[in-house]
Amino acid sequence: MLLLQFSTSHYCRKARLALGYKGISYQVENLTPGLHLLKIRPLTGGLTTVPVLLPQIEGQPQAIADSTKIFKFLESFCPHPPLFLPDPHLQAEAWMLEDWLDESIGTATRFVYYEFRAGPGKAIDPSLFSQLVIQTVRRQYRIHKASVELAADRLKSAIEILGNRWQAKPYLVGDRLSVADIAAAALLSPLALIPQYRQSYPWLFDRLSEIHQLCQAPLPPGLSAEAETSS
Ligand SMILES: N[C@@H](CCC(=O)N[C@@H](CS)C(=O)NCC(=O)O)C(=O)O
Repeated sequence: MLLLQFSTSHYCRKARLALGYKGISYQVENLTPGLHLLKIRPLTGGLTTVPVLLPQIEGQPQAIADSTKIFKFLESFCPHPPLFLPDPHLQAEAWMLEDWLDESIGTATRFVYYEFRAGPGKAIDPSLFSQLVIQTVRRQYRIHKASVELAADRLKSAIEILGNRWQAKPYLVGDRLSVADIAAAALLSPLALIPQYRQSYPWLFDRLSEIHQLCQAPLPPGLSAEAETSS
């Protein structure tokens, strides 16, 4: 299988965690933001976002776009170990959390993270190229003071909600890893580089590390010694 990705995208991390959990071997192709459109639009019928998974297996779809669809494909292609919970009510709850994390919290993380990288976090990679990418992302997603404040508030409540579950039990829903745990671990991972979050929520980053280990995936920047730097 081939995963088309941006190496630093937290949504692509989400797909990699699921592939790792399933123990599926795959390769990645790192695309350049902007130029990625030329490659993925023809494969996805117009979607412009990564991750996109190419199974490269006869009888399987050519391309699966969107991390949630990738979860569904992987579960049907390789049911063990299961990512879906056996109780349909609990699985519905896991999907509800996964959708909230995808649509609201992953975006809030992006806003707070790029605000940090353009300010106190500039030193992580002060190169002109990195700063240009950061400014382009900020323009594309309209990241500015007011939108960052809203995102930070949203993250605060989200971390409280997740903490109520993760601090009481190892998993967000049910008694084993689900789509909700993987989505949260990936989509909050960029916060590991922001000292304020590391200091305020040490338990959160312990949990993120444990989930990465369950998924046999390298830890995100900030939690590992490696020098990967953005989201
Ligand atoms: N809901 C999508 C979101 C993916 C997403 O936002 N990807 C960003 C990178 S983090 C992207 O590809 N942006 C490029 C674009 O919008 O053209 C998913 O879960 O796959």
